[in-house]
Amino acid sequence: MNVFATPHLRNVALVGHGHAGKTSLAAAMLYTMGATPRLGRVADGTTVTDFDEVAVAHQLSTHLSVARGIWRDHKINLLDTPGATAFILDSRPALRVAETALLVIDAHNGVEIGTEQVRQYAAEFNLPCFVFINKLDKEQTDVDACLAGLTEQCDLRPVLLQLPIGVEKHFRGVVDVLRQRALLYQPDGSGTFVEDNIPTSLVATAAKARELLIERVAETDDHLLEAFFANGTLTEAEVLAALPAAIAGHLITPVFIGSATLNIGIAPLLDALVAFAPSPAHVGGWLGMSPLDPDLVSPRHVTDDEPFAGYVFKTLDDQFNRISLCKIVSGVLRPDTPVVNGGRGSLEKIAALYAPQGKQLEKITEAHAGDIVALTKLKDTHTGDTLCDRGAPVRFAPVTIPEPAIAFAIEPESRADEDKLSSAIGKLIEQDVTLRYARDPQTKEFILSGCNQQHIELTVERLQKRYGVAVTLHAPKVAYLETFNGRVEVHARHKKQTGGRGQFGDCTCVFEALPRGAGFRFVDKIVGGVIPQQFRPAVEKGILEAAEQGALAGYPVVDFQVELVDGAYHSVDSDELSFKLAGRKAFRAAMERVKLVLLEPIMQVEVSIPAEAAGDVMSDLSTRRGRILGINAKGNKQAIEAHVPLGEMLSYATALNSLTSGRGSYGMRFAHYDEAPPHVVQRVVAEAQAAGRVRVLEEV
Ligand SMILES: Nc1nc2c(ncn2[C@@H]2O[C@H](COP(=O)(O)OP(=O)(O)OP(=O)(O)O)[C@@H](O)[C@H]2O)c(=O)[nH]1
Ligand SMILES: [Mg+2]
Repeated sequence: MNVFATPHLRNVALVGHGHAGKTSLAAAMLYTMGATPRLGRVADGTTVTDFDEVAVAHQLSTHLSVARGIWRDHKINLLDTPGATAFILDSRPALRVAETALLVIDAHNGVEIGTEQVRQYAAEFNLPCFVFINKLDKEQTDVDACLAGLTEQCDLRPVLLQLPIGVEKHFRGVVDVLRQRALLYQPDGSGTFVEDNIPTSLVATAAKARELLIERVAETDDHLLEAFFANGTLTEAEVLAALPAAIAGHLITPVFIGSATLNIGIAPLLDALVAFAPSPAHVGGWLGMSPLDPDLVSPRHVTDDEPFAGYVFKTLDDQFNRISLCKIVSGVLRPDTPVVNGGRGSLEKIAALYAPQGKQLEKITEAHAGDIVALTKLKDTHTGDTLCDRGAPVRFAPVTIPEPAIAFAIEPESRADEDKLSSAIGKLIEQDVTLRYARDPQTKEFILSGCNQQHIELTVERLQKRYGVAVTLHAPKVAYLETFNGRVEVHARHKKQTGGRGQFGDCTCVFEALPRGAGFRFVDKIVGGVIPQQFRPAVEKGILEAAEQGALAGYPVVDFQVELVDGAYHSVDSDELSFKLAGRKAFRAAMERVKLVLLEPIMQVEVSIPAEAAGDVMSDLSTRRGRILGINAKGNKQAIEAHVPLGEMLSYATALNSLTSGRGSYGMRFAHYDEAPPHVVQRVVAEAQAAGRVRVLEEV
């Protein structure tokens, strides 16, 4: 039980905009598979995947969570992910380890900003998508608008495999388009249905949908297209046989419909995942790096025949145990498998392995390539690490997470809280890799950075609820960055003579601005040995350390290149420290001679509002220095898309509420950094000066 071979596994990440019904759908799927005795409900806090105390209190998922059930002799691992802007980044690791993205869409709202975002992530990890259009029981649903959104905004090729029977409160089942049968459900949430003829009113629509499905399948393959032209159609068997490859090849995105809370349309979705979704073996392999030489890459194939390697994609903490969720990329894992951490080199002991069911762990004897397991009590293994057989070490690149967009100062409420703060935050960061924590040595403030205000507020709530640490939040700080324009060559020398051995480091560097988002580049252009090889990285280190604190307002300096072109050394006095200090000096000298620039984070914002509020909302956005990108009608609402500086969006929730009498909603995500206008620069510089802030953040 619970041990399945690779072809009998399906790893499915439920992703989508906040509130679309992912957790409810996971609950309905688990109940339908018989994995829970009752249908879990978000409103009652009884779902398997929203177990966290903060998630239950706010009725939204705050981190990814894994549960599984068995369906037609296959084990389906469901990765439920958060959709709220504050937590949506946690869908990235889920998509990294899944082979299928199940996009969940609210039939009333259609494709939303979060849908587009997770769709992009799925594309980044090259995952095929299934779509579940949820909440068909709600008022004013529009399946066609959802399909148009999937095509236009998500660049998918959606094809309906089902049609709804009845609308709004009369929604009672689905048409199986291929088989041309109606599945009529009991309205009691039991998931019980009977098969019947298609209701007369839907016969023509259903026949057309079938034709379209067949046509779209035929277009995916030359042989099928020939058969289609020869016979005017394809057989049901031909379509069924062709769908897995068409889906895996991203040529078709199958669309299912239903209602998670009414438990309608779930069994056919599970059937389709077993029949059409790729097994982990289909992916082939993951690129693994040699732990000793990152340039040496070789694939690890998803098969039991290779040595064990697994990727730890999430760490959870249930107060007693640290739980590491691990995707087995290759090999078989058993409790006695001798394991090493591929990146850190530390030996780990697998005392036991478990199949995760939300927060419950069930012991299993072994797990095969492609499966997802929970491990406890790992000593030195963190999110993003690789575990592997000691005889065949390997390391997989961790999932990238963008830098936090917002920073708050947090103040412990008492001395006792201060004592517990660091260790509690350490545990939170272990579980949520999008958080950052640092101490500003100048102001002595504890700085907690994250995706947005809600992210920080709920983190603080968890700090209190789970770890008993009370803190007060202070005004949010926007994570500005600094850069400069132009190019400058500087010479810097660090020299100290204090009797005995001195210090000597000398370098000439060319500093040059790079395009936005390019980061930092160091180019070693030393010819001959004017600076010996072993000291050159020290120059880079010194520059990077100095760049942590820009000369304008103390924010980190980014997007520039340094060419190390010349230098000098002393055979006795030169050491690493001397060259590091020379590098620092060079950086400071360069900053005195270039034009400094402040960069502010710009957010991609989507505001959804009733049409009559559009004028007010748009003029408000332009006073916030927003650039409107587009306006689209979405059902009875207008969706405004805009780029707005984060610094102008800090109190937006309140403003939008009053502009729309509470009927507007918005989502935003980081888009890019842009040059801040002079009045913002003035304000930020004045604030930095007033705070006496030298913004070197020591990691604590
Ligand atoms: N009417 C109706 N409501 C639903 C349906 N599915 C979910 N809901 C409700 O929609 C709300 C959000 O559902 P969740 O399952 O928490 O949505 P989610 O996508 O997991 O949300 P996040 O985790 O915040 O991204 C809850 O109040 C659910 O009861 C449905 O099919 N019909
Ligand atoms: Mg959820």
